[in-house]
Amino acid sequence: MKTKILTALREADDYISGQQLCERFGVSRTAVWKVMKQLREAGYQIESVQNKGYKLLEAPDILSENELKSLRKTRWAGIETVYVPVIDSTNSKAKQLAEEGYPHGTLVVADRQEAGRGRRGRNWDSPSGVNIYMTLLLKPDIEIAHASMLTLVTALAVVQAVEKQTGIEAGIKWPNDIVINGKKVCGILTEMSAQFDYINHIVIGIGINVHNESFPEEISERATSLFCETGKHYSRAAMIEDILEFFETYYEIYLKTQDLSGLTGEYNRKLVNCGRGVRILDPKEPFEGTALGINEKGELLVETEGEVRRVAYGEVSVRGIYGYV
Ligand code: BT5
Repeated sequence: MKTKILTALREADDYISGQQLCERFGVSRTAVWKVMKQLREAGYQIESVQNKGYKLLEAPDILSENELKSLRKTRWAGIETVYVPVIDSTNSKAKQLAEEGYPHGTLVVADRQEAGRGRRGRNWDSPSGVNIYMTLLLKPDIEIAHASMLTLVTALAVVQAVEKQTGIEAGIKWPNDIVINGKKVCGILTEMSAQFDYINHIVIGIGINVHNESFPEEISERATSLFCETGKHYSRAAMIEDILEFFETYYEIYLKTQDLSGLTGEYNRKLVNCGRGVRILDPKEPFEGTALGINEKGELLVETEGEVRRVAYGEVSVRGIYGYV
């Protein structure tokens, strides 16, 4: 009921009367009044005017199932939304839910992670109350070889959502970082469970630094948050909703060809590596060159000594954006 009433308040252009809410949801005036009280206690500013009704003036930056669901406009992304205040890792939770039979499009959101993960066992700093930790569960009918491209599809969705919310320019550092002014504001971790020729599920984890003002020493030079860059506060729930909406759009383009043919132009426009020097940390054969952009497989094209080499996702690290290390 809380979600329904919150959604109705959000959708109303003006005041919505208690009577209307009672009739629409088949509940008593007291029930409506109780929900308003609970919402106010949770931090929502709701005005009530006699003979007019209720109006939502301001929503707090809280993450809850009610808040997330009341903003939902997507068709399938976030079809099930699971919010957990504290969790080891939203990717781990999403994998567990996948095993339990949760559907394609399930979203897991946490306020804090105790063991947030980056790629290859690296750590993702995940303090409470300030950031976004979300994972989208997919059960797609695609070939295994095409799955890693979903990280790039997601990066595009996050960049667009960040730009829409903040109004400032963000870029992608291939393959999985979102950067603003040369610093990392978001990382994406895609993990897959598969048989030889069949994908059980894919989980796409997204961590975005929204409001944190400081970082652990080891990442303070390279990390930033939306607040650090703009001095403004944002609704994390609204940002999550925008990411889901953009993801749906890009995912459908991706599905048509099961590759990035329809997205390379847009991705390359957002790619901060483009035209810049990169160092490819291939364990067998590190090399340096100039990044030209990605191809339809999501490989980074790097010009070096007169030839163009293709760097596959997962094989290497790319340096050059945060300075050569
Ligand atoms: C990533 O790995 O960038 C993927 C991060 C994915 C995090 C999300 S949060 C929701 C979901 N659940 C999870 O458990 N994970 C996902 P990688 O490219 O390996 O970068 C990791 C490196 O980024 C670390 O070694 C640090 O140097 C740096 N780092 C750690 N925490 C950071 C933060 N909050 N902001 C910026 N940089 C950070």
